[in-house]
Amino acid sequence: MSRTIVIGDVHGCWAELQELLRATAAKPEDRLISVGDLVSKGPDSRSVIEWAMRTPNLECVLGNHERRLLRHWRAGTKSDEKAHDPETYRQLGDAYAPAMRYIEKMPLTVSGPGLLVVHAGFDPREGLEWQGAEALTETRRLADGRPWYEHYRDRTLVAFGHWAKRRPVVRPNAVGLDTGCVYGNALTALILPERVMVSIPARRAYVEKKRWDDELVPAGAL
Ligand SMILES: [Mn+2]
Repeated sequence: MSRTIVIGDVHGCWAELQELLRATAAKPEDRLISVGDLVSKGPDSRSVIEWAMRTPNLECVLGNHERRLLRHWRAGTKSDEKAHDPETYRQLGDAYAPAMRYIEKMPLTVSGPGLLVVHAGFDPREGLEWQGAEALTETRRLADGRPWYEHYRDRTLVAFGHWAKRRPVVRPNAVGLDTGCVYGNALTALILPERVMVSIPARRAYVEKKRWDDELVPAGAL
C-alpha cells in the first residue's frame, strides 16, 4: 500500500535527508510531502533542492525561506535580509535559476485525505481561504500568545513545520515536524496512514540556537 510521508524542515541538511529517506524506505509510489524550508541556513541547499526537482512523487509547500528568495528573484534582486543568504546563493551556484523556477511553482498548502500540510500555521478562527502567504509561512502564535494549533478544532490532520522544537508537536489533529535539524537536533518525518514518526539525529549543529521553545522544566523546579 502506498503511504504519505511528510518531511519536516530540511534547511539544506542533505546527509540527514538521505538518511531519513533510507530509514522510511521511501518508494516511488509513496506520496512525499515537504513542509517547506528545504533550503537556507544549512550546509547543502543545492543537493536538497536538486533532489526535490528530480523527485516526481514529492510535493513541497512554500516555506518562509523559499518565499524570501522568491520575492527577490521576482524583483531581479538577491536577498541580504538574512546573514546566511549569501551562503545560500553560493551553495546554489548555477542551480539558482532552475531552483527558483521550481520554487515558483510551490503551493502554499497541500491536501490529502484527512490531511492538510502548511509550512507554519494559520488562524483557525478564520477560514483557510482567508489566509495569505505570510500567515501560512510565518504563523506561530496568535494574538493571544497561544500557539495557533491550540485553537484548531477540526478533525483534518494539519502537518506543519517552521517552529523548531526539540520534540515534535503531536496532537490528535496537528503534528509539528520541525525538530531543528539545522540546529543540531533531528530531522523528522510523519508516515501516514500509520501515523508513525521517524527522526534522524543531526550530524552536528550547523547554526547555533540559543534557546529552544520547548525547553524542559528541570525536575523539581515546579
Ligand atoms: Mn520556516
